[in-house]
Amino acid sequence: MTILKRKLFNKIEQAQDELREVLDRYGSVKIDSVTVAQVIGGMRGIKSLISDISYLDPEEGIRFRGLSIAEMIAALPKPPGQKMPYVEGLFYLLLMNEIPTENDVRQLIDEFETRAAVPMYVYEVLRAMPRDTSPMTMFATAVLAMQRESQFAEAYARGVGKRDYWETYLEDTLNLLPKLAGIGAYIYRMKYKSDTPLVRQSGLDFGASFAQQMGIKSPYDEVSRLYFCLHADHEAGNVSAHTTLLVASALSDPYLSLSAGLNGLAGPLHGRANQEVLRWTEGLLTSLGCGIPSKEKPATKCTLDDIERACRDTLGSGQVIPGFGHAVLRKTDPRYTALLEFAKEHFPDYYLVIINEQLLKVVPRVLMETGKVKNPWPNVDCISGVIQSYYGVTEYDFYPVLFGIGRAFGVLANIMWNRALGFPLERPKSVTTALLRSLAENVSRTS
Ligand code: CMX
Repeated sequence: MTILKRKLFNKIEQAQDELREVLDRYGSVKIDSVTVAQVIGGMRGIKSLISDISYLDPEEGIRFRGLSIAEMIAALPKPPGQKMPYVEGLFYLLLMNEIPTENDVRQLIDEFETRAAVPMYVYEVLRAMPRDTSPMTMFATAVLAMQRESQFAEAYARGVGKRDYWETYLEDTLNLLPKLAGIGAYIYRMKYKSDTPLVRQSGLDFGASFAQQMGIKSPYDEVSRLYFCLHADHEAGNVSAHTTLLVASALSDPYLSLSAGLNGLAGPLHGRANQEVLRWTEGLLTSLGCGIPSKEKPATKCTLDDIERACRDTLGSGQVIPGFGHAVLRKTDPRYTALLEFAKEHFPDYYLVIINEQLLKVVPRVLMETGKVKNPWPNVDCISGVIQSYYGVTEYDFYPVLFGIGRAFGVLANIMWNRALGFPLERPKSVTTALLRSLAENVSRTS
């Protein structure tokens, strides 16, 4: 890690200079004025966070350190004969802002290997929880339980100076990430596979190691690489990233911060939407009398009219249609497109792929007709569970854990950089409704 750390230190010094220069030169320049609707409406569109890890363009979708999904997949090193990049390679890109060589990735895989063993007490904590606890609660708890390992917390207690925070944030990050595959797979096999956890084999990259510990054969290693890379980051304002960044701004260590972010990810409007999509789709098939196909019983096709009626019922009962819409994107999520392409290449006839395509013909139109939905197009969660389901991971409530494993790579790289750049405690100002009204009245009168 010494080479990586030295390189990172040089990059940090350059980035600090750049940020200082922007602040000195433009500190008093106004970018946007905030409207009352933005204050009331969940702060949509207010430019008030910086992240160089990734950027989400409303029309184009995510760019990781400037690379679109297709460019990222093409540029990063891959295991021999495979099409999906190493997750470690994506992490290197996010952290270092440069495309890693094969050798850089190999070193990171080796480094992860030395840090992948999950402490025994984490398993004991998980086993002590009632078995019907949600997997995401277990996952966030396991991360939180490891907080006692934090090198940052220890260094802070020793009186480490501000300039050096990033170093122990990096150490905590490098200790945390490799364990997430083992923890996620352990939760899965403990809960759903008759408590038969599998011992981690050495010498595997993150995606392959996760597949091995889940007990699922190839191409699930490729699925895992693609899945974790695509979910790693979606700029800084979404609930999981922002929560992680916010909590870390109080100098809570990476364990505390990531665990908090995972709790945000667990919400049905965010990372749990992947689980909701499958629950809702199967509910829809059952309610329409189409049933869930099995080997013995082939799918009965639902008509588009049936599906449309079911969508209207969902909206009519005050629920959202999961897997559609986005707070920033205004087009189909390119992460959805990448996953759909994978599904169509590997299992185009799977009933959930077919129903997914049927939904695409109906849902956007129905959502548009409400007159209020800003983006009626599918997001990543619309399809991600379909792929998991095909490879046998049919327990929907596990899907947010998969999202969480991927998301950890982006947010942990991000909080390391936030400490390196000395970003302060986040503390936006709230106002009372009465004050907001009077401020708005004053502005309206004077203009
Ligand atoms: N189904 C029904 N109504 C929807 C909708 C959907 N898929 N998407 C948006 N709306 C509604 C909103 O609930 C809101 O209604 P109210 O004015 O009555 O409150 C209105 O349309 C306007 O919303 P918006 O500005 O278009 O979208 P928001 O930024 O408020 O919300 C999101 C974005 C993702 C929460 C919303 O589209 C949604 O609930 N989608 C379904 C859940 C989902 O798939 N979440 C995953 C998103 C990706 C991720 O983070 O993982």
